[in-house]
Amino acid sequence: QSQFTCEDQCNAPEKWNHANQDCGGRSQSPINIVTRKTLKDETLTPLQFKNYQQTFRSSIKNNGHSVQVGIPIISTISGGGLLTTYKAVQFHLHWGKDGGLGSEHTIDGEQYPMELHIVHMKNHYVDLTTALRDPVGVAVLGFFYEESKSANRKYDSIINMLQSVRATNSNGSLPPISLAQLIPPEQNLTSYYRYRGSLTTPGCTEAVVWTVFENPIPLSMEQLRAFSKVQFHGSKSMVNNFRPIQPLNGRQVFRSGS
Ligand code: SG7
Ligand code: ZN
Repeated sequence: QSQFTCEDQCNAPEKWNHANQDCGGRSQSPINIVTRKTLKDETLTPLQFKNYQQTFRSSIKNNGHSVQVGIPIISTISGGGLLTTYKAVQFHLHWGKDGGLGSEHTIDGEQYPMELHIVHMKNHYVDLTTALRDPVGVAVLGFFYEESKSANRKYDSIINMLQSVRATNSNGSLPPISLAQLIPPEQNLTSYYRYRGSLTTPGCTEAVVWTVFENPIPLSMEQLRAFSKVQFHGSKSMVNNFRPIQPLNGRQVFRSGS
């Protein structure tokens, strides 16, 4: 797992299975969600978001696979069929090339330009390494983006920092932000898909309860394109940093009940 470097392997995920045992497992992510095969589950009620409105100071980091923002405050999710409360740890994104298609999950074969992952772990764990030993230790919320005519100003501070984190392992401090700022107030949060899967980068640990929201968040083409300024190790543009679709292997995908 520690041998993984993006510059030689991110764009060749077929190599992952050899280097990382779990990447060849039977419950991998991302997946294509075939909506007519999803099963409606009445227990999948709207999630309860706590402290998503609270602002925090953090830095944005180019970790060689994505740009990532750590969450230093206690923001949690519960309900929505989750067995317990999970706290937010970090968020990061996956994108294409110059605003082209780049989401990890797809819906009926449709890929979106970008996907946000807000990574949470069970409230009582102290770090992700521990949470990843629990088959449902991690809960990731996935949101798609779609191109809109006007810019989404709530993303300005993040997008403005991208030029400062071009190089792998570089950091930049963000002005105060909140998790709520990432999700428009009018966003439909009641329609989502749920399945059991994995991390989408090595070690591809099968410890993730995935929630993929149906409705995309708007960003302008100029905003989407800005992500391609970031670079992998070795000054190559960080583009198409998504993992290809993985086999379902008989897993059931559920959809929310409303
Ligand atoms: C990103 O995706 C990183 C990773 C993350 C990985 O490349 O943000 O974060 C860290 C801390 O390296 O891995 C454990 C973890 O969150 C996979 O996350 S994902 O499955 O949501 N794409
Ligand atoms: Zn991710």
